Amino acid sequence: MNTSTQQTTNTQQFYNDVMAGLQASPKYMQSKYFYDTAGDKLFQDIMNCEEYYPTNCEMEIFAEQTEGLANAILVGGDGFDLIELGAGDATKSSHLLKHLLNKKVDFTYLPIDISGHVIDYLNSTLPVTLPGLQINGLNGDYFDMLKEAAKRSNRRKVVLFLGSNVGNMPVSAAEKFCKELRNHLSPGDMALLGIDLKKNPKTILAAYNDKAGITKRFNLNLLERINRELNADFNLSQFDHYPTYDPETGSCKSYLVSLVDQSVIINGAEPIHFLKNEHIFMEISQKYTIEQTDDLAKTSGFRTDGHFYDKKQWFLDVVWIAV
Ligand code: AVJ
Repeated sequence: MNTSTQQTTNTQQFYNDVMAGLQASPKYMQSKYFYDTAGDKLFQDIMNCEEYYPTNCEMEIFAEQTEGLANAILVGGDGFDLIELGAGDATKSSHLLKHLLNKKVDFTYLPIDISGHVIDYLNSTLPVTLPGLQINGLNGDYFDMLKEAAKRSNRRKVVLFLGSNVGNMPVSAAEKFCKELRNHLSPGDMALLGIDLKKNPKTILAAYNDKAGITKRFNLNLLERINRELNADFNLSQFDHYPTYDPETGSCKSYLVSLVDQSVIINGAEPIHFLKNEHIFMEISQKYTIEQTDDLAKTSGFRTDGHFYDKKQWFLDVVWIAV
């Protein structure tokens, strides 16, 4: 597919998904659409804000327990493919890559990302910052690219899925995701997942309700993106951000609430009506107990081989072995 055809398909898909979500009751949006250029920047700002702890916690684990992590994935032996789902700028995994290179471990790094820009960036910068790194970035859908990786090499696979991205799914969908991940692997292959843990509810809520209002802007940016890319007329000042955390279920959820009775027209289609106080569900960031992550491993066909925590025990990186 050439770039402009791809763009048309993407815009059509974006439009279809937005319309399906806003014509549903209750209304919802898909959080994967947060990440346009402005959204990427806002997420960077979230990661740098005082209240948002997950990135710092996982960074601490990768920076200070590099050797432990490396040893955990090396028990399966030398000569493997290290695959990272949603690699982003690979800051955390770079600690691990550097350590493996210093130890002269034989491995290839295969970052997978839905953003072609991310893959181009990693393919060109990492071999410079990490001399000797064998890198083979794959641009596309996670599971399509996992298949592609399996086609290219039959070496042992270690899959990284960091940043609590698995939390962006409700528990049942996370289970389905981990089962599908397992189906793309062979016995003995490994997964290293970053998972945010249940903790003081106030700490969690604050991370999604920062005082500077960056998370609010991050959510409103999706309405702005719809205005921009789908020719819509959302009035951003007529929506407020409402984050919640339920300690019973561990579900942290974000909503946008319509402050007035209003209609929005998207690309000339039938107006979408919002009642005063009607909400749009925007995103889930699921939090787990340690036991729940062990259960998730078991039900999806893995056995837990290691737990790595930050000092506060707020975040957990698990090492799972496919059985
Ligand atoms: C990138 C999905 C891990 O859920 O914590 C941060 C996204 N949303 N603040 C998360 C997010 C609002 C983040 N993940």
